[in-house]
Amino acid sequence: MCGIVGILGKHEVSPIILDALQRLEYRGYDSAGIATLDNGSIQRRRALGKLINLSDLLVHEPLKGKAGIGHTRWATHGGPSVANAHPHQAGRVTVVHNGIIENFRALREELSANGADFASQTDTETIVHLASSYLDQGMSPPDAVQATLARLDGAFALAFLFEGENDLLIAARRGSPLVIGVGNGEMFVGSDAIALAPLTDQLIYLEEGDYAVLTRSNVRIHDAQGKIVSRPITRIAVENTRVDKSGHRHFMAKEMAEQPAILQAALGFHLCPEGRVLELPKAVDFAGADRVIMVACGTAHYACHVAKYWFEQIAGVPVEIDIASEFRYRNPVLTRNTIAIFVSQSGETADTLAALRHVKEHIARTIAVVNVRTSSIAREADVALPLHAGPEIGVASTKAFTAQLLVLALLSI
Ligand code: HGA
Repeated sequence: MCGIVGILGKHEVSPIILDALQRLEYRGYDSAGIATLDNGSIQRRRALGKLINLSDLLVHEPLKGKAGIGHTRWATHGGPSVANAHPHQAGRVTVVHNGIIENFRALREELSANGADFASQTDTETIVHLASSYLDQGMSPPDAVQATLARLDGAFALAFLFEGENDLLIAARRGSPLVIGVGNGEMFVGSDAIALAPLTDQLIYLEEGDYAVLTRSNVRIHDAQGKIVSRPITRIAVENTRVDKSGHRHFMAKEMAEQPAILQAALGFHLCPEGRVLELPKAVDFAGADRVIMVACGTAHYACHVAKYWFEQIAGVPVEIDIASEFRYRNPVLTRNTIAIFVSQSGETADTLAALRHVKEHIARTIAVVNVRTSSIAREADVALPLHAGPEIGVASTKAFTAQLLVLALLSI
């Protein structure tokens, strides 16, 4: 994961971006960077290691400007280094990226053959060179972004700034999470609602393939075909975005201590008020199901292995478990009598989401067991069962894992 943020603001943005990056640091911490636009020109600061190093650098070399983008990195292509840290820049274009551009090698060869000079080993840098080449052909920034996105295979959440454009930020997503925050004369983009929590509670969730052209006063969203579309504004509850250590030494300790309260809250949500009857959404109907498939990655995959015992012993339903990254490549046999359960803390796990999309046409019902209710997996499954665990910042899952077990136990009962 990486964390991205972008702001078209009214005030100096670099401290605000730094603050938002702090809330995203759980998504990556091998390097970090910020670029701002000041009087039409872009300046960057990037530092290796944790965010504190970028913060120190900014004390000595501050950044001016009321528009900017920031990034906290978990390297996938090109090791951790200042040169590989985001934002990346070419010509008039600067970008931050979360995801992987799978065809970057072919794009890099093509762009290099046309004279592009690469300064990093990242897949991301191909994006800025592509967009810059389209600007050089006379396209406007939104057209250049649309043309660029059409050339990319893989996953991305992106925020673009353009030199000479003080009131323009373009954001795009395919396969990685991205949310737009609507402010009062300000616009924000971030990897999650937590990043934007103190800035605005009005959020727009982009759909798969969307890109958004933002000014301080306007949001224009296009779908993957370039058609202008409307996406609803969601008001987010503050308690779902509060992130602090509450006196604990680190988030993992805090999240372990939260487990009893979380399990109680989840039971309260899923049981009827008298506490004796399960109140699952009506759409969860196992009648006629001849088997259950559970698909997940990492810790959530372990939760499925525990839940398999419960489904087989309590519900008498045969269960198959798949690691999401393998699932769609083995051509699983799917029938209308199969129910598939997708388990993910974030609800954005790329392989789990891809597996969900793969099965949707073929099976009876898809159920998401997720912590983030606004996530892609929650939105795309037929039924979403929330964990009620609150934000999990610790990289090793604790409370989300026990909450997954609780919800799966309730479902098997
Ligand atoms: N591929 C980019 C972005 C990294 C990322 O999103 N990690 O999860 C890079 O390596 O910089």
